[in-house]
Amino acid sequence: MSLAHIIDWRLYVVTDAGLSRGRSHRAVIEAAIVGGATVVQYREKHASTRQMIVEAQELRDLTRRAGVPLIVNDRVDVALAVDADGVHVGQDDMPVALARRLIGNKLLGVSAHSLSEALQAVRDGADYLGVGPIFATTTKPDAASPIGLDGLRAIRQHVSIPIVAIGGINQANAADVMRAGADGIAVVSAVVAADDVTAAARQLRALVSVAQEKAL
Ligand code: TZP
Ligand code: MG
Repeated sequence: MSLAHIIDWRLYVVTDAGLSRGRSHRAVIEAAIVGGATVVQYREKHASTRQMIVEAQELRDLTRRAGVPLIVNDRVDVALAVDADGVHVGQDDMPVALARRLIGNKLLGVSAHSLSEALQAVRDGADYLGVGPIFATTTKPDAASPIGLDGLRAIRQHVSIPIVAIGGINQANAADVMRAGADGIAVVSAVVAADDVTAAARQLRALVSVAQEKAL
């Protein structure tokens, strides 16, 4: 069993500067952690490397104080520079086996939107999967077509590493996603774009926790 199996994946909150309504990543993530975020991913598509290091370090400081794992999207170098807990790569990012060589035993997450991608990621050494998009979303313009709850179930049946489901997940469908076999929900807009980030996180955390307890 890897470290990934002892992590609480229930509410995985992903940053997005464009959706944060002028609030800093630090402010949004502090509020999300108060509401019960269990994992944080620093995802930044537009900043310079220098700015990314500054922001990731701020998140590193506060996630460490809170005891919440920090994962950096796409960028192995930034993850190593701030001693994040892990890296998350997509199908067009650094190959999984190569990322593994560079990060040692840090957590390695891989995006998969089909069973074949999921199985390949497991073979290549992923610790957990980000599966999606489950539902339609405007947050990631280049996202593949939604795989739905059936797509998630199909992957769950064949994969034993932790799965966080992503894409269009909110208060209305979070429980369904958990019942389809996810270990957690990964959300961007439902938390970072909320009026009250803490309240949104708290509500999602309660929904996923209840759904998970019922499933056990
Ligand atoms: N990968 C697949 S869908 C997605 C990412 C990063 C965006 C999810 O954003 P939201 O706002 O939770 O739908
Ligand atoms: Mg990526």
